[in-house]
Amino acid sequence: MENSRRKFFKKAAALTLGAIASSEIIKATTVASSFLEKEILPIDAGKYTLPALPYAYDALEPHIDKLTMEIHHSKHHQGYVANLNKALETVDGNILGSPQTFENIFEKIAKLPAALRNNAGGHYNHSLFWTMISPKGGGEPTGKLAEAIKKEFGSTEEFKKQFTEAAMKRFGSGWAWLVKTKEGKLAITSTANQDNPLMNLTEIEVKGNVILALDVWEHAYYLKNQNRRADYITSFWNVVNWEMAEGLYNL
Ligand code: MN3
Repeated sequence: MENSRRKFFKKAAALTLGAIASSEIIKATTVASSFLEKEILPIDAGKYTLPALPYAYDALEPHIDKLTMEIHHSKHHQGYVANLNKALETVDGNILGSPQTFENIFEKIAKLPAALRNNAGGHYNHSLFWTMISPKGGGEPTGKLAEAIKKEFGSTEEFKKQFTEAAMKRFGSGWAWLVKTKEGKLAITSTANQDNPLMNLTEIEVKGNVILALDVWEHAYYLKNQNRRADYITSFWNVVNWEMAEGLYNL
């Protein structure tokens, strides 16, 4: 990626704010952006930590339930953080480079232990995902992102259909993504496990900066929806944070 991820998230706050008029949305987006910035900036004493969610566990009710959010964040995400720190202890710091950014880790991921691929991916992907959903979410995409979606997919409806298909077709555990490729085009893709479109791996078919992320691991929906992934995806559209997505698109 040509942009450093740190610059990417630092700019997110300012640029997202510039695109938005409603004060309530500004508040939600500011929280999400500073959450991301904290996440991506140099880590405390060499250890990653689990930041608090930018909203309460029950804030997405009735679409995504409190218990799912609580376990997903405080157990699953916490687990990735702990295992990422453990995995990093086994890696020579010189390999990762300085500063030790996710951008560097993902660039070199093919040469790093599988535990790093799973847990750096897990920590990064979840950190992004929490900002992709919001109590103020739902509705329609806005601004330049709305224009780009229309240009690439014909309509928001058609985009949602294709993104939903990608999320439904992911066999087992993984993620669905909307990315902006280095040519500046929007593309939908899906990855297995905790891989993501930033990883420098041959099996990552579409690479790019993340605009939208959806966790389709069963742990993201099983308590409420059991095997009904389609219902969970419908819930996602009800809380999707288009303002954040537009902010990321505008970077
Ligand atoms: Mn998850």
